[in-house]
Amino acid sequence: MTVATQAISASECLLRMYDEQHEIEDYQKGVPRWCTGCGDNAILTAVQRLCRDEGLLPEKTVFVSGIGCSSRLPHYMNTYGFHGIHGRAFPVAEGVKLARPDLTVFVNTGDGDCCSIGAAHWIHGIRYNMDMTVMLHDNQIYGLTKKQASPTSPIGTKSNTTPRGSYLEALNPLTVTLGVSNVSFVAQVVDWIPEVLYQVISAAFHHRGFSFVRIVQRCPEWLPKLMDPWLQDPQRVLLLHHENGLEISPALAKVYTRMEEHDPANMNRAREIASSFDPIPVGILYRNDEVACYEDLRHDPRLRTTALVQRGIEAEFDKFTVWPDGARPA
Ligand SMILES: Cc1ncc(C[n+]2csc(CCOP(=O)(O)OP(=O)(O)O)c2C)c(N)n1
Ligand code: SF4
Ligand SMILES: [Mg+2]
Repeated sequence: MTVATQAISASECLLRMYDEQHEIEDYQKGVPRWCTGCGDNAILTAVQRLCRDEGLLPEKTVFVSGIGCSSRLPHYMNTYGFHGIHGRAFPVAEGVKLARPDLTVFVNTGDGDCCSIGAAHWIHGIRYNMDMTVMLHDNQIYGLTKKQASPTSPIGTKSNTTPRGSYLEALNPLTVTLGVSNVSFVAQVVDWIPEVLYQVISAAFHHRGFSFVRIVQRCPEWLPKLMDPWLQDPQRVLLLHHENGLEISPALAKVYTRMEEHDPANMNRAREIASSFDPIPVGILYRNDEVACYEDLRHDPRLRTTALVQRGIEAEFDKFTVWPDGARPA
């Protein structure tokens, strides 16, 4: 048996290598309009690093968002992107993934976008468990519309809609996500520890399914001091580590000495840990690699034979066919 090999010139080989090798600049686009010190900048940097390290093809990568400061992220990625409608990032991302399972899909959503107007889509997104990396930029306020209380605002938050302080206990996005059937990946991270931010987003990316990462993101414009107590005292951060979770570097362990070994397969402990905000748990709370993805269930090869696809396309064309009198098929 002879094996056919295709000779290519040295220059063509170099060009191909150049095409396949991406630098961080290849993923950057425009100048972010976020305020100085906004945690969204740290998230963008982590995401661009991840794309570079994973060698993601820009033409095969899509960032989907709703509306909000956080939802501007797709504008700064030199990939495909969809800056959608407020609260509707999930259905758009699900449509993309269902039609094109070969694409890598990221979702960037805010606490208002996801937990308020988009809450129904969020719940069903978890249940459908489609393969996408979801980043909840949780600054605990509506940022873009200039300081209204959101569902995750701590009780007593003074805002333009709650001038005397908000009345309700905050909704906890981690315990909510952990409570939905088919949940497969839940993690929490803070914007001011870049090493962990990167590691957690990377773990979420590598998990196949709906990987939900709540990122505690600072909004220095509207809640400038909110996270200061946690920022200034490393003892108020609880690092979760495990062989199936985060690896803690010696440098990190020197600063953040409060740690817990947590097996992400342990749902009961994950729920307990998720209930705390002080100390704030950081790391992977839960992961289950066995939950089926909706796109796999729908793309059963028995339902997508060439003959069936061809019949479907012909039926679509037939809708627009102008038939001579009496020739229209029954
Ligand atoms: C249907 C609809 N309702 C309301 C708005 C106004 N609106 C735009 S962004 C936003 C809240 C954004 O808050 P969040 O999702 O937390 O994002 P952030 O700006 O904090 O990143 C609201 C209420 C809108 N654009 N569309
Ligand atoms: S208002 Fe807040 S969330 Fe929006 S860009 Fe400024 S700091 Fe960031
Ligand atoms: Mg917000």
